[in-house]
Amino acid sequence: MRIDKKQIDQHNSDLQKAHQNRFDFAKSEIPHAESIIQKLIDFNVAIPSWALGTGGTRFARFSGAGEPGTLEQKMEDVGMLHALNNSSGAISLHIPWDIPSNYGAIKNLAADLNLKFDAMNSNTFQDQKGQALSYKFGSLQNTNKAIRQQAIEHNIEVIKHGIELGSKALTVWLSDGSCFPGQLNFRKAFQNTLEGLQEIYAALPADWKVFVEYKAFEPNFYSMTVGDWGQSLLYANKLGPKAFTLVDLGHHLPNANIEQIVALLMMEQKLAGFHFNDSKYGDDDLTVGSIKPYQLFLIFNELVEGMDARGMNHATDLGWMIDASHNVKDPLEDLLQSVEAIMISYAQALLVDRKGLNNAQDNNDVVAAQEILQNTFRTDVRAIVAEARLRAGGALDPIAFYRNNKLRASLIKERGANTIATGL
Ligand SMILES: [Mn+2]
Repeated sequence: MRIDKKQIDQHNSDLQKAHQNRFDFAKSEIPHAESIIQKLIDFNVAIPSWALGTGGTRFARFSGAGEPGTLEQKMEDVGMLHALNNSSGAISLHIPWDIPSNYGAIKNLAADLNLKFDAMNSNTFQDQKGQALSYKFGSLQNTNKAIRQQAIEHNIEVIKHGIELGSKALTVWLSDGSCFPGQLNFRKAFQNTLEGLQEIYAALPADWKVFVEYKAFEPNFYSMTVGDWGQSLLYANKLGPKAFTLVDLGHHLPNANIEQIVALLMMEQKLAGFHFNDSKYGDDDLTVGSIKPYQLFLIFNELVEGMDARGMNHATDLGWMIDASHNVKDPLEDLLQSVEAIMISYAQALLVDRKGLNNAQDNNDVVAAQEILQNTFRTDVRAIVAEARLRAGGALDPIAFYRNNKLRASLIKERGANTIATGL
């Protein structure tokens, strides 16, 4: 389903007057608003193909309706988000859930929807139908060489699909680990995993990257073989210059200082990018910014500071992606909220008085440092973010547009009420 540009224009003209008042006030408070707007227009966050359907917990999954049942429909959903917010211009595919039957047709559809292919994701955390060997006791760490080989070959197949589509990165998240003391020899598990990653690394084209994603616990609860940023960084350093550490916000132990992790990974030039989500307890995969918006701002504050210190391009030098699950919301509304939260935090980070903060830090003026960060966090930048969307051809209020134009009802009409997104 496509959105008629005329409908967006109508929506924007209905909201224009109220928006202009808010934008004029924001501009009076934020002197360099124009430079922030251009950065916001350039900034895009990739949408994972598995976030377009209703997720579930280990207890139940309550299906939504009108979910995308094919890769083409998933792309159309992301295309719709991008048409509304102009900030979701990439999709991240998961193999084997999204194996294209016709690369050319899929690439044409992507071009038509103005979408790029973000990092490709492999899957060795579950057994597929007809798979020869089981990953019950791990994939790349497995004590059985034939199982390790099967996992290596799967990752190389994922790279091949990505090459066909024009992707430039492979994300490897391993569920490998152990549930009980004594189950695993930690050193051997690490070395097996490293050897497997080395073979996968060798299959990367010259202009590709591999992102090594870590996670503290789940599905294994005693040890994870890529359990934290230290372990991921060990692998990335041993692999070489095309390997980086991927930070998923929900993959830390409670209260971890993620902004410090980010700052140090950037210092080492080993930060791959992000899987954005939010959490109260663990890998909750909740809407970005819904629980800890101040933490999200502090992370972006470090990102902007670190990227500027290295002269990096904010929009393209790191991988930006959402990795969330939606159990009680319409997935598309949830994703619009997530992207909005990211844009707000990014805009606020661009607004930080960097010179003032550096002075406060140099002079150990703790109060001034806190004042600078919290004054910025409490500045309302929503009209700036909306103005960026407006200028790029998006909707002033994407969720209102989605609801007023009954887009979910149209999707249900088109796809039916009982569709289930593949892979979920
Ligand atoms: Mn993730």
